[in-house]
Amino acid sequence: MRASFKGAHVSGAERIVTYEEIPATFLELLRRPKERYDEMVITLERIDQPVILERSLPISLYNFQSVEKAKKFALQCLIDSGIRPGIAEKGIGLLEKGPSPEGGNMRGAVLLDVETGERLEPDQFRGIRTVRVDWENRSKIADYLPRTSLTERSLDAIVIATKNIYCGVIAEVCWSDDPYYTTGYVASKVLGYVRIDPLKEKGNPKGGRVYFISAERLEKIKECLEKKPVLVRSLPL
Ligand code: PML
Repeated sequence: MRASFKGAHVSGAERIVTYEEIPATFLELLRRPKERYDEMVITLERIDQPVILERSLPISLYNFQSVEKAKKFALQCLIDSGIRPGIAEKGIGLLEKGPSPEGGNMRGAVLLDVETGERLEPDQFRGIRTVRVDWENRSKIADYLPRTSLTERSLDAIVIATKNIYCGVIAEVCWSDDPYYTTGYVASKVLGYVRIDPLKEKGNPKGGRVYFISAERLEKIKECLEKKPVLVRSLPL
């Protein structure tokens, strides 16, 4: 589902469900945008048997007194995940200024070469989107939410990050372009899903995703992120 207002993106979500669950899922997606929209597109597509991942990445949460301290920690997480300091800084810098060439947000992610820091996504306005991924039983997972500090948005981000790492992304840094959602994360095989707050000041509309990858694996990773259906069975709680 994609909803927009005067051409600007407002809300987006994706679900992998059985045939029987389609009507209820349509309703859920119809009700999902919290803000005003004047256009919504819901696309329905049959997919092949998905890969099942038993568990998502392990999750940890760190709160900081200031954006500056939180960003420093995010940088260290990227470095601890094997990303060179200059290239990790470049990734964070792209999200700070707005990653698209005119300084706006992108619907998809930036792909950064871990060796050279070069951008590898074929279209720097669009980026690469991680799609065809969901929880195997989303409502069961959502039942855990009240017992944690996780949100619906975290659940989407955790499955996306889990698929990214499965597809060969070395590390990812992300924070939302929603001006009032300040929690972001660094994800990697080494550290799992590290939630970090606040990665930006309230009211700041800049955000997005940067994936750090090996250039020689570009085609394989792109194919996996955009095409391979993946379902995640459970949270490691
Ligand atoms: C979290 O709550 O764990 C962070 C979620 C970041 C969501 C980014 C987005 O808007 O997609």
